[in-house]
Amino acid sequence: MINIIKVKAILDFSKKDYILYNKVIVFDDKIIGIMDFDEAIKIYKNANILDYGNYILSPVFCNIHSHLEFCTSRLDYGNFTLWLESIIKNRENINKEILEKEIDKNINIMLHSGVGYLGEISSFGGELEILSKSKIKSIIFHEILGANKSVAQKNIDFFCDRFNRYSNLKNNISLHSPYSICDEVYDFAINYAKNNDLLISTHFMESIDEKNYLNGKKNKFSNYLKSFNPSRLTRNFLRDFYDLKAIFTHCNYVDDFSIFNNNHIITTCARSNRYLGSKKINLKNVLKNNIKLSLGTDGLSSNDSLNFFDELRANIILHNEFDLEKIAYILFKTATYDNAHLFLNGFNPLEYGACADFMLLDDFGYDKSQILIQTILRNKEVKQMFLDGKEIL
Ligand code: MCF
Ligand code: FE
Repeated sequence: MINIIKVKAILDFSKKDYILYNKVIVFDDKIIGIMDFDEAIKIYKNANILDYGNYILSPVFCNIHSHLEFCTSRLDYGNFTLWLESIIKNRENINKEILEKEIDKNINIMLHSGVGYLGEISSFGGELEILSKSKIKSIIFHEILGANKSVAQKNIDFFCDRFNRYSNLKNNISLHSPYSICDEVYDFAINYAKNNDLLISTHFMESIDEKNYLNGKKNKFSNYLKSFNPSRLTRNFLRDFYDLKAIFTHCNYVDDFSIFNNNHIITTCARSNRYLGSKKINLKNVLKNNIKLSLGTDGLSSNDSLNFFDELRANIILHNEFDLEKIAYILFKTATYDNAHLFLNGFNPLEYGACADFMLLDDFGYDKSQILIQTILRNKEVKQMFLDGKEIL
């Protein structure tokens, strides 16, 4: 069935002039084209016409970093070491039934706030079945960690056991962080990513405690990690990432972004960083170095909601080094356009042949220069979302 959707405006970030007026989108499960209504009905005479004439159409949001398995955790905030101690203490006593209900509820919260694409860090595999049945399109980063040589093989086996359990998911890998791994785990993860052509996600330079620890300083963090008897990494953490497609989450304590290259994406999780006591990422330096950027909520383990509009608003407030119009543009384009190809088999959103994935947003009657600002500031939920050409809300 071919559809023609009429809307007030289309946000198409492939164009410098990204707000299109008086255009419709023609689609089935894929995008067929963006054109004038008169042209569309001439070519597609029997098309189904959808009238969303009062709404703005945009590609869906991509939340590239979440931890749904920690939805029920209520942890200590304000200081990274304090938080880490609390998450490790709480890891064991998670009630499976309550957790699954919360995961379901939070996927819904994400979908209703416009998240069609999700990058999920999976620590134990507790969310996989739900995601394999969900309408949200996800990439799974199966996590591996292990600070001590003696646990490496056991953790590798556990990882392998989870990795292929759901073949309909986009299975990829997460190497947790520089402070929670040893050489054996590092080599395994790097080789696994290389040999299977995977995306690899990692937490990097999140806190000042991590940075000081990696520089050999003794602090509360190093003292806490001692209890795991870590076999310190002898490789420079970035050494083997050079030609891997990699996502580095946080990077708050990176000063020189030229250590990254074109294969790399940086994710920022604004609220999580604030809540765990870290400084914000240096966005101006990220952009100056032309490093690809993405946005994540992190989990409820370090956030207060997975509503993506809440996350965008927090970013707007935190990144007061930009004027409002500029940061709204950066955030909106980053969240809807720049990383969508990861979920669209290389297509860009709204282009011919891409999956017909988009959302409809309330229009508050503002003119061009205000649309992105007001859309971020005034929305709590989207009006509707289409994935593969179908209404899903
Ligand atoms: O991104 C935040 C903070 N940094 C690191 N890890 C996590 C975050 N939220 C959840 N985690 C998980 C992580 O995936 O906490 C566990 C891992 O399973 C910590 S164990 C060192
Ligand atoms: Fe995280």
